[in-house]
Amino acid sequence: MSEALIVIDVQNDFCPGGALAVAGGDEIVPLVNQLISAFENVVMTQDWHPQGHSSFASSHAGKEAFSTVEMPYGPQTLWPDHCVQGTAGALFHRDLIWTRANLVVRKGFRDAIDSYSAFRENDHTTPTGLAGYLRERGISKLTMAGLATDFCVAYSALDARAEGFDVTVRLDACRAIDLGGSLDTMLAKMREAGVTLA
Ligand code: VGL
Ligand code: ZN
Repeated sequence: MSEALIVIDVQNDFCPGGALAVAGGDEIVPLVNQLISAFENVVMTQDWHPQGHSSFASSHAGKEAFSTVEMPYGPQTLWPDHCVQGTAGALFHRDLIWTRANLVVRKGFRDAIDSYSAFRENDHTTPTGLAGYLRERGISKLTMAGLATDFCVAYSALDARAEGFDVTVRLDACRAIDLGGSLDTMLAKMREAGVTLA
């Protein structure tokens, strides 16, 4: 059985000092680097939004960051502007060994749809192509690490299970946003879906 490590969104804007900083986001880099060195197949995701993206609170008059709006595809949390294409905040953390990635999946690049998951955008329909890439390469077992546990990591893990992959999330190599209990909610959903939490 062939395996891959999926490194989710280890980008400056999700680290302390960034636009959507996750507490301790930078602390995971040494451990993520150890994992990267131990895996032959490494895929990374990069949150990659156009300016004025529909997931930004600044694109919705009168709305504050971390509130929720109804999109055609369902409820969407609004975020501070982050990971804008081509900005320093969208770059991988400088200490991350990103050169070992075989593939970088950019997501959230469509104005009208956010994408937490590495597999499917937030309409739960539009595929990123990652499942096909992994299957074509005969990879069936995935290990995930990165930011944030309760958003992009969890959505990626759940979609990967739905696509039939064997999934382990290395919680020690993740950090959470934890918005209104989202961490406990998403940990329960991952357990229920058969994700191994390590
Ligand atoms: C993420 C919120 C918005 C994440 C990305 O990487 O978890 N969270 N965009
Ligand atoms: Zn984003």
